Amino acid sequence: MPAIPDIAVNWNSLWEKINSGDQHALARTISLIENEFPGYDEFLKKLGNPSGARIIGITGPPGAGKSTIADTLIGEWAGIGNKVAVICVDPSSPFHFGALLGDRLRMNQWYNHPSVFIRSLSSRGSLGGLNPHIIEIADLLKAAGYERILIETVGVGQNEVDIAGLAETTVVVLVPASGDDIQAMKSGILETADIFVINKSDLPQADELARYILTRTMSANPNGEEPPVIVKTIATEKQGIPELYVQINLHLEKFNDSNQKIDLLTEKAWRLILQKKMREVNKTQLKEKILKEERAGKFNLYQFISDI
Ligand SMILES: Nc1nc2c(ncn2[C@@H]2O[C@H](COP(=O)(O)OP(=O)(O)O)[C@@H](O)[C@H]2O)c(=O)[nH]1
Ligand SMILES: [Mg+2]
Repeated sequence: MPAIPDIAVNWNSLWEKINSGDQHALARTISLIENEFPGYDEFLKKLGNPSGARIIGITGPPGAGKSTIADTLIGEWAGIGNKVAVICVDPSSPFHFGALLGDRLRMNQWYNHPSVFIRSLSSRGSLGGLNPHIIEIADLLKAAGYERILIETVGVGQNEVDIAGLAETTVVVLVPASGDDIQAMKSGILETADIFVINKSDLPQADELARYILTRTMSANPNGEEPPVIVKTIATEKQGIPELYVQINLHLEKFNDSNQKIDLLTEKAWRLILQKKMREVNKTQLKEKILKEERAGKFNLYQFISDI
């Protein structure tokens, strides 16, 4: 995370710059939000919420081809004049430059495009696998005029479910060789995926994986809602990408007139409240207090948490 000079921030002038398309000002504002710089919550209250902006989540195991797919989707959207933002959330690692370099390589052609904004965020310190401020950052991007916001996360456990609570459309990317991954996958992800992509369909067993996904999702949903949408792609050759693009748009349209919108807002409010409440709880301080009470021979877990 870049160091932020300890000076007063002129939020109004930052906002003016963002509005004039200044991506440095946007990046700086994201850092200020990540660091909870004084005034950031007042700033967020003043942001508009343009109705045309949509959030799409793309998740799946490392190496499945998420960034390659993101690269092609940017092309589809930028091609029709949309402003596109891509946020890559890296797994909780103090070193997230590796992923950043990989993403840069994959989405290289877009880094200097005036209507495309790409940024990697770390997922450190979050309750789930997302960046703790991803909700606010996505809303900032919306307010800044980005019409399609793609959030790439590494899905290897819980994260996919988290992204589904934020994105209007969740795309889960799997590869034929990831059979073990999908067997290990919690059924939550099967329910929350709006679209499955079987990428690297040039590899054998793509059809088997498709059948497997179908069987598992259908058995998890015996009352027979619509079967999941499954799209086969070879992202490196842009094969299947036009169909994926169509399916994403179809899903976004369906979303527009459904109750899901309220569910999503509820989910966001719940998470932000949780985060605010947890802010005062510091694990190091907890440990110190516990140690002190334990040494004094008067520690009681339930008394302790009710005092907190
Ligand atoms: N054979 C094949 N390789 C692919 C395909 N899509 C992506 N790759 C390669 O898989 C590797 C990982 O891709 P990347 O997009 O970085 O995956 P991510 O970790 O999910 O973002 C890269 O070397 C890509 O070139 C595909 O459809 N077929
Ligand atoms: Mg990637």
